Amino acid sequence: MLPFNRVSVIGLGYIGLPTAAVIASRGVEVLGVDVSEHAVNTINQGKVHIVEPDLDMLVQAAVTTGKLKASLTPEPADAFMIAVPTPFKENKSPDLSYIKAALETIAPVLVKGNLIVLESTSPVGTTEQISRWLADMRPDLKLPHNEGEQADLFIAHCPERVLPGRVLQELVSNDRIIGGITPRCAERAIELYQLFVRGECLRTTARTAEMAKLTENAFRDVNIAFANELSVICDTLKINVWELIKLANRHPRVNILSPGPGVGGHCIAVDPWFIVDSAPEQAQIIRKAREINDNKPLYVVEKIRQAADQFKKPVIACLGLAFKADIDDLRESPALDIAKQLLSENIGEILLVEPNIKQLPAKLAKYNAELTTLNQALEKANILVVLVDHKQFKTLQPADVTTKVVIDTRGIFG
Ligand code: SAJ
Repeated sequence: MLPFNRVSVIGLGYIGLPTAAVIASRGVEVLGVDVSEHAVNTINQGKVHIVEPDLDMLVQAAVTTGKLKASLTPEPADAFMIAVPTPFKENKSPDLSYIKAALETIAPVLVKGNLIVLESTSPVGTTEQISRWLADMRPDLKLPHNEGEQADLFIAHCPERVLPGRVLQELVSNDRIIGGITPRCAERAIELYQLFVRGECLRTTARTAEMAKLTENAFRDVNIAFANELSVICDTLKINVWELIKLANRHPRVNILSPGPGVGGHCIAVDPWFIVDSAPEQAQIIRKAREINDNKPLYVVEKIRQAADQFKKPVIACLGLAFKADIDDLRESPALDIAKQLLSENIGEILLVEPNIKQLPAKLAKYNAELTTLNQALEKANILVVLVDHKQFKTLQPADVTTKVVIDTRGIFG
């Protein structure tokens, strides 16, 4: 089988762009395709439209050497990697419309021998569904879901597993699970990933690969839910949950995660629902964990309300809006939801501190809210709510906040 001379990455977001740039840095010609004109133009100028450490340098180098180009329209290539969003709908069932739209774009340029890899986190059965959709779009081609190893196209799933903030390291160093509709589909995809992955490429079926990714995130969600439930129990029993967890974790086989204001990001709070949707009767702990984590922001708001009742003029400082420490990503952030709820209820004066952004998102700006510095917030607030454990906040000492009511959802004061 010939090597990959040209790879096309469909979807140039948090996963697609770093993947495209890393492959281009290995000397392979990469065409990135996106529906956003802004993203395409920015990348073609050698710049980035998302924040991720070192990505700007990598993209600039790849564009300057001519190995990476972005476009609104697809062109023929040896391999197509699909990295588009897979959100859920109102009823928590998966929305695969971005995947279908991506296939509709590439279908006309596909030729015999092409490899198609789905990177987007997807419910079990999606890779086979891709094969069925392509059979409708390109009746002239033989597809692996019904032609097996005789098919004209190779189709596989290789779920992305990188941690935002460490994407470039993890893209190369993580082991990858590569599931083919047939064994040859998996083998062909492994050849592609071996161009840039130093971790092991582990071969399996497409369905197992799909479930593996969902399982990893559901595992983490269930473990965070355990910590969040403990924090609520400890409030009732008047026990310091942080001290409790530190002590319990001294047991050689116990490793409790950290409670927080809820679970954010677009993966852990979404993916477990795909399992629940596929097996609603069986997925009981997984569903309950989701509910516990989704309820945690409401619990935090209630605690803030109770604290505010003690003051004639409550001034509440919210420290952090991002979905986790030391990033600028506000998407699906419980901290953001809590701030928005406080603003909408008009509980008191709300001070918002988020050192990683320069401008508030429209969701909050519409309440005439403004960003404040940590020092100003410390000066003015009588209630301090720690929502994110950013490094700037971790330097605070208990002595800095003795005059305030502190609601520390991240345990920075221990
Ligand atoms: N969180 C806690 N307590 C903890 C750990 C996390 O409350 O002890 C919260 C965070 O504050 C955040 C949320 O959970 O709001 C998720 O953060 P995270 O750092 O656990 O994970 P993500 O969403 O940034 O990335 C996850 C990773 N999955 C796993 O660790 C199993 C990453 O490897 C995946 O690639 C990514 O989801 C994805 O794209 O699916």
